[in-house]
Amino acid sequence: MSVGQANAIGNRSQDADAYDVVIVGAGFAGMYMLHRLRGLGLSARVFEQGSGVGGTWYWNRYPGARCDVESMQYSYSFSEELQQEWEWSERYAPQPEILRYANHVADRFDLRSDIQFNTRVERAVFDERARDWSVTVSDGKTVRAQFVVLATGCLSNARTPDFKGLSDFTGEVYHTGHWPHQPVDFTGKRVAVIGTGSSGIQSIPIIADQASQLTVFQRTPNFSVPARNAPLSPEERDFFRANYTEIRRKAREEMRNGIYQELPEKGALEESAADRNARYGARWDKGGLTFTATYNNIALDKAANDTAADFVRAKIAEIVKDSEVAKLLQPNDHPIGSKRICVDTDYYATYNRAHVELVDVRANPIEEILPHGLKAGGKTYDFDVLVLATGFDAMTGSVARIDISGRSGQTLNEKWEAGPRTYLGLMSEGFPNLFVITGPGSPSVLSNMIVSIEQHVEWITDCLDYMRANGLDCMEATRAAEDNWVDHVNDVAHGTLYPQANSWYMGANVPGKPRIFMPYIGGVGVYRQICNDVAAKGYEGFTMSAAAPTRRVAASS
Ligand code: NA7
Repeated sequence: MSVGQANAIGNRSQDADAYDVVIVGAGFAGMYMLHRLRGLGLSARVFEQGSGVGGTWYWNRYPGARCDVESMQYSYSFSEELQQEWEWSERYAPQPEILRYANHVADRFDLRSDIQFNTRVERAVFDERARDWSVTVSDGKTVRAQFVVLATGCLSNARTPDFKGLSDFTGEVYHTGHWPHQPVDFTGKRVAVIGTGSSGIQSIPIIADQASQLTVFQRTPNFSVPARNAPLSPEERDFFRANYTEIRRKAREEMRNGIYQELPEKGALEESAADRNARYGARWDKGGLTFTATYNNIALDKAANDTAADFVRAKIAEIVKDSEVAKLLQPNDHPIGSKRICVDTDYYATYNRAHVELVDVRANPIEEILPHGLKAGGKTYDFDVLVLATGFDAMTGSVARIDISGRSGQTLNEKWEAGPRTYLGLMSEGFPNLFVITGPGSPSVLSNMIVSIEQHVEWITDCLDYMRANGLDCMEATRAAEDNWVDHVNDVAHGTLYPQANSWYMGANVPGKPRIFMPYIGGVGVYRQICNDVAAKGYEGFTMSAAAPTRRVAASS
């Protein structure tokens, strides 16, 4: 057997601890990747640090955790049987139900036998001679893989700020992104929540229901719209089930964010103030993320954006009885939607409850955590339980925790020191045969994640199939294609209002993290077309090769 044949895709045997593909993470991306690789007949091993599947939905178990994309759309579309049989109970599925769904998928497609749980991938080193990766996991074992797929998720690396004295706190401490598997009972307890992003906004009303006292420490207020969550009626479910083919197609091809919805035909300033308020009012009453799609220029034109932001600020003033508290809750430092808008149930009204207090830690920064509370702006606050809703090292955090070395020993962290660089969000030059799913440079967090996950997994699957058919075994993004793509991602972002916010999209929530707008904002439909065109042109912008002596096969293909 020649070197080339030995290296051909599909020749790895798991018995020898060698796989065609190692997948990092068993969330929605990792599970589907495994399923598709099996369909190609390739050997694959998934390493997952948690004890179960579900990724983000495995870790984020805080009270009130729900997806902000409606459940009939936040679900896989690859299996007609699956989408017809699964019975979502509510408009926005709660976390336990999404986790049950993830487990159902793992069982239904018999995925668990190829997933090793409780195992972190610590290191991946590319061997230029063997043209494959050696992957070291937390149990000390090293396996070889021709390809590595990072299905590590965008919001799975919970971030705890470096608060002075945190380890001295004598009460219970929880992070929303790393919540215990057993429910936490706040009944009769004095609770503090630090952080008012989506996780804080979802959990605060529920914690307030139980706690005897709730103090919320807010640094920056966020825009939030009502979810209007409700049980799904059989008619609503049936509508989706009967029309899934067209709904999914539209979500993939025609929507910017991968969510099937009514598209606005006009800009906000094309209507009178009265008509605009009526239209915003209708979207507010309907609830959900599509509030920012009331007009087609809210993300583009500051004056248009202001009309939407003013509407929400007025709603906050209407709901919150204490005008000082309402003022504190009104966001004024970023355009609406330039940080992910939150979707809540009774968030603002919670501040009308007598036992709930809002503390502005922008004006009065947290100085230190004390054994029985914290000190901010010279004042001491006492509590029994501290909930950190302080977010994630988003998009790159989980990748950065793995020590990845590519060609010439360069590490991915070195290469991404000034910000992530990828071609199409899928690969980074210098790191052959390493794919990222929903990575920086792709629509990822600006979209319905499952739509983007399916698109990436299917593109990678087709790509591996193509390589195998053509006797190729090694693939890498070119520097030129990557540079062009990074410039394009940047240009598109700067044509919008998004970079004006200090958001986690920009890495602004992590001290020292480079400020680069990470996701691709051109829209999932446009992006999909670009990826398809690249593939149709023989994977333009990537080099593909075969180990000698089968190089002739590649050259003649
Ligand atoms: P986010 O949206 O990053 O929110 C984190 C919150 O924690 C935010 O309000 C931060 O204020 C606050 N924070 C972080 N560090 C501190 C310190 N040191 N002091 C005070 N306050 C702090 O994370 P989430 O988990 O809520 O949501 C992430 C995504 O998950 C969300 O967008 C949805 O897509 C789902 P800041 O704004 O930095 O002033």
